[in-house]
Amino acid sequence: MELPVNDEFYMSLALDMAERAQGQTGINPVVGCVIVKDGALVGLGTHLKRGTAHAEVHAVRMAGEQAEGGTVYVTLEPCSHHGKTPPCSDLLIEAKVKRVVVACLDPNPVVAGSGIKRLRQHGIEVQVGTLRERAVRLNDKFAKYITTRMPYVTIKAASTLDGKIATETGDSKWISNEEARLQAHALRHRHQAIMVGIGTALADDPSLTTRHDGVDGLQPVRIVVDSRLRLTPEANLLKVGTSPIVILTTEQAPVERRRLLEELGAEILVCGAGPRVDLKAALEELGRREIGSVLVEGGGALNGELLRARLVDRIVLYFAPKIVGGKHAPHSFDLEGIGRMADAITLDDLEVDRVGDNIFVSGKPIWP
Ligand code: AOF
Ligand code: ZN
Repeated sequence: MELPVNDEFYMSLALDMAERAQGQTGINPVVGCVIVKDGALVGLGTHLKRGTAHAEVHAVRMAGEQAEGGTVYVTLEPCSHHGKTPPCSDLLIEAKVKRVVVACLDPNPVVAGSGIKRLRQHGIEVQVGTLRERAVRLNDKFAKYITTRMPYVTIKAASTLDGKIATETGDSKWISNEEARLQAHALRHRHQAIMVGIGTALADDPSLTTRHDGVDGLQPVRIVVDSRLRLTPEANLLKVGTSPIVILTTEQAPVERRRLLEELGAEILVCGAGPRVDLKAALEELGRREIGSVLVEGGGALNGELLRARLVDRIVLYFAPKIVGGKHAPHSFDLEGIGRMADAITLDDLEVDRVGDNIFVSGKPIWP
């Protein structure tokens, strides 16, 4: 099948480039840019890292004089402000491009349409909305953070068909298949932090590093929610991996324990007087530290508390075709039951897929 050459053709290339940079731009969006002149690609650019050149800058540099009279495809509205770099809309005006095709507006309140306005004021033809849905989805984490300063929270869980994340004796290796487990590492790659509860940290002794199939992975900050500092000094977390470790705790945690874990390299953040960690305050603090996205990998208690507090933006579930039963076997979400089905938390914007014999379900939680 030959792909027709049109605006979508070039925008999808720009989106592909942006997609591959997910996870490496920190609190900045991922952005791709393509410049076309007289039917030929003349410039390509991707924003690679916060503080470095925006996508348009790379593409305009590559195109050189060929940018004049050309068409620019950019996955996010060109910026209009002086941040860590000068405004891209000015750059495109100076380069004398003829037309700019934009996939979606920049949700950053300091841009939000002003980049496009600026281009139009200078006589550049601007078209907005080509492959918009894909572009918006691509920067959902950025949009959440830039508008609320709170990290985007994804809960990921792998369970049996009856919602169990281990058997009654605590055995959990393995529930999901290898392909699903690799996908989970790809999810880690795309978040700035991974969070687990102390129950999971003690039961599974995870290292919380990102491992891919033959290539290196980005290593997010590792966070443990541990209200009484029960994490053992022998934990794999403290021995394996290179990324920082943050332990969220309360004022009730023993001081000597705190000193011990700090000596082992962990940073301790006190969030509330206890007995439980104040998760909203914790996420606010992580936001202040410019952590714009958190992948929560359990277990049920932490997942339940986050859901109850309405702090979750996306839920990603892998179901293995297994049934294990057991009243006391742990499940993905510890929540108090409800009386009426109409009061259930539901998932919107559903994505369903098959991963070999596992079933992938992802959605945005909606509270009654
Ligand atoms: C673009 N193209 O490639 C990116 C944009 O601190 P700065 O200078 O990097 O600016 C960051 C803001 O710029 C970010 O919040 C978002 O609004 C926009 N990002 N804009 O035109 C790009 N990365
Ligand atoms: Zn810019």
